[in-house]
Amino acid sequence: MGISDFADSLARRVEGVGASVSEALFEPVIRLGVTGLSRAGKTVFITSLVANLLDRGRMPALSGAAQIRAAFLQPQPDDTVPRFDYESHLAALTGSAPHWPEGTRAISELRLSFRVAPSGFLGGVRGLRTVHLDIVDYPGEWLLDLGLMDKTFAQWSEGALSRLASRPRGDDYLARLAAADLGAPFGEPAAKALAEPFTAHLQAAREAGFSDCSPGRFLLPGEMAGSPVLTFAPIPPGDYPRGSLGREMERRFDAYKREVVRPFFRDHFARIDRQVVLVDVLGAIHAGPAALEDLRQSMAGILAAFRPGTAGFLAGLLGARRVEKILFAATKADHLHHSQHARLTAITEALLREARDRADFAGAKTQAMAIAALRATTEETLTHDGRDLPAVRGRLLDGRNAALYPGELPADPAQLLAPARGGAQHWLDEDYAIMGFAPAAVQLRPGDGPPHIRLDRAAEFLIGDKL
Ligand SMILES: Nc1nc2c(ncn2[C@@H]2O[C@H](COP(=O)(O)OP(=O)(O)OP(=O)(O)O)[C@@H](O)[C@H]2O)c(=O)[nH]1
Ligand SMILES: [Mg+2]
Repeated sequence: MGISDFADSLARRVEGVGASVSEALFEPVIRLGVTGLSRAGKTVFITSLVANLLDRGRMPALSGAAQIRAAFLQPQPDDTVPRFDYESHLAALTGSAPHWPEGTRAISELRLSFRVAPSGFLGGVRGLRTVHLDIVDYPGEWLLDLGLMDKTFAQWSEGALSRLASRPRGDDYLARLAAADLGAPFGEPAAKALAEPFTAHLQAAREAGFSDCSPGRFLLPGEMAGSPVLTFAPIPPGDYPRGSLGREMERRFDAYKREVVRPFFRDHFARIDRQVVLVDVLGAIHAGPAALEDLRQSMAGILAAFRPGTAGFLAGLLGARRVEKILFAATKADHLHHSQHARLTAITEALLREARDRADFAGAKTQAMAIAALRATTEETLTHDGRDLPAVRGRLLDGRNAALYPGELPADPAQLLAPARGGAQHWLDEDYAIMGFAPAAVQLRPGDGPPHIRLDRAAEFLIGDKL
């Protein structure tokens, strides 16, 4: 543990004492982290979860639901973290012209509080308890940055440069790099001339379906856009003189680790009790074998954050604290007829298996599930060439109505994962389709939240024991 790790963990422990005494005596707080790569479905998940916890008519699998006497939103405890804009997102999803919410650029937080009646024999004697659920939405890309912490600039550069040639717009960057004089005295325009095409390449790779596009803040810079800490790029190894462009690139990489990555893990990640990792498995299958393999590797990278043994710096930050439960949820399962959901779950489990086998997540309970936070489709059987095809129907983004048969997922996940790992260019047997369905217009009955698939089971796993 380095000196600053030690100081961090000491500060945390001192801070933690005050919080845990008052919480244990009075009102327990569950901090639920919600993460996933860009477009995985975090915003929709949180919005629908909160709406369905406020109105619990569609949450039969949440065992504590009967004990909840009241649920309400409260001001969050962290004054400097943006509030999750629940009301706007809910209005987008369930208003008169339902549409998906905008992409999110940064971390946000929301506090939901419950008044809970004790169950069982003592129920009549004791009064109501209050339980707070603090939900934190943060980009999975930020977790991937953990992989940078134990790398030197030279090691990181080597890995990043080796991926460039085979990825979108990598050539642009390599051409700029070839033209740059890395030994020349540093100047900001020269740094920008490299950082910009490198960032453009990361963005293009992300759009093409690649998941491993770190440094994560290059894609989601927020208020750090244009700052020196985000203006660097990978370069070949060399002995660059003091004050040179090459040397400054290395200095900025170190500043990124120190000023960006470390504070996120210290201030946010280290305080999480329960975690849901949303994964757009169907989207990756649709995008092809390379995207699925890349998703598998990125998931392994993300999960490394939950195995503190792997990163010394994180162990120092966390102390004895651990995430207690981790749910891996394949999202958007409403693209599939329910007869295929078990196969989607099996593929999700297989994706995570390697990471899971390597360590037990330090005692955290884990589970994989296929869910739809907001169900946009209904089921239907199509007949094609005399064959019955289990399909779904929904409203497309352009307003038309369409039925989709997405292709049959294999019963054995290896039929997808093995060719993906082997570098296949296309799926052999099937094409897997998805469609851009819009949220369905729904009339909610009083007491009901928005329609979903297995969101109640997800909630039961994550917080059921605390209600
Ligand atoms: N059919 C269906 N589509 C969904 C569902 N959840 C998310 N989507 C789709 O996935 C897109 C991304 O969802 P978001 O919740 O905005 O994803 P996010 O992870 O917050 O994305 P960023 O904020 O950009 O990182 C949406 O615009 C929808 O098109 C779902 O339950 N069903
Ligand atoms: Mg979002």
